[in-house]
Amino acid sequence: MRRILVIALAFALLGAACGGDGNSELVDLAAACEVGDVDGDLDLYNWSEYIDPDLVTAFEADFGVTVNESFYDSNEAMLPQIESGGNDYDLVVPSDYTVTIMSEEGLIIALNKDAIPNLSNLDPAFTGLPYDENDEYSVPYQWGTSGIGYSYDVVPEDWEASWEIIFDPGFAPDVSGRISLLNDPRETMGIALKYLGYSINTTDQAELDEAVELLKGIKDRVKLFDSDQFEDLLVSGETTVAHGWSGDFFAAFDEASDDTYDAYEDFGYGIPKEGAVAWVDTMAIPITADAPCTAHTFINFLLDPENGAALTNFNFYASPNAASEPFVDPEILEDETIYPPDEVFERLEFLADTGDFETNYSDAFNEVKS
Ligand code: N2P
Repeated sequence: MRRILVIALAFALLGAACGGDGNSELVDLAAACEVGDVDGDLDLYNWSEYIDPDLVTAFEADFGVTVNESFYDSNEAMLPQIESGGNDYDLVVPSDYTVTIMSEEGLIIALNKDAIPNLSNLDPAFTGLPYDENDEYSVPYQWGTSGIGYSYDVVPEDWEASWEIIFDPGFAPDVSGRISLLNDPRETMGIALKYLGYSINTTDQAELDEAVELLKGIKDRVKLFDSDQFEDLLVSGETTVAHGWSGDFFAAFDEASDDTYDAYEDFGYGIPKEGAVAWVDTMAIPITADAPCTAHTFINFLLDPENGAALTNFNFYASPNAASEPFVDPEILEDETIYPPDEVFERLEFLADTGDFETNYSDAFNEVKS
């Protein structure tokens, strides 16, 4: 129960979503969907390596449809695709602040909750969150943190993760040229803001300018900006420090391990002591959808207790599905970097929609990279 309070507090400063009406014809079609209905193949637009292929196969077999998957590596890459409308995506996986943006722009439709009875499996901590106050447009998919993956070659085993390793050229040993940062305007401007002691949601241009200068000043330490392969590059030794998403690191450590080698002895993931980004990724039906009933059925399918756990057991992100807990690998449930305890959670901050200031973040990040 404590977790409910802490998550509510972490979101407390964020503004509430207002919501537009989306495409009313599609809303009407969706309103007529019944539990388990399918009305065509599912075009799923998701973050890469985020769903167990066996779950996709099981859905196809159970419901007699094909799931066509396309991928993106940032909310900012996905948004223009939906805005342009030149596709038939039935389901997207926007993060918290992007749900606000998409609902306000009328890019996602109000869901037909009658077609998703498994909504009752959700942990109440993941309902009524500020990015979608009335749970009208989105259903939580997974949640996690953005921190630092590292090689134990450069830090001691008991190292308390700190953004210093990226921003302080005096950090020893020298990791210069072996660092990757997320190719993501809000995430990467966010860590510079955090390191400077500002909010990751600042709308103060002077603070953002300071973050730009900080990142430009350490750019020669950064090997690449990448949101797709940061975990593999760490494990293969191309980098020794990577800013990235919790589960992707663990999935890579797991994949690199076998009977004779334990990658967890060589690599770790930490949530920096200065604070970090936490996020909730969600499922939402964009106005490009032409199979809204299949999309509702897929959401309901993933909210099944065992399917929700299969998602977590595959991608190593925390599940918002309370009914899944008995089926999640105990090692994952007990890992405090996947399910952070309250005292760690208190240093986390969720990204919020900053309205017109979003462009300032994109411009700032482009300036850093140029
Ligand atoms: C999946 C990464 C998703 C986390 N590979 C970013 N919100």
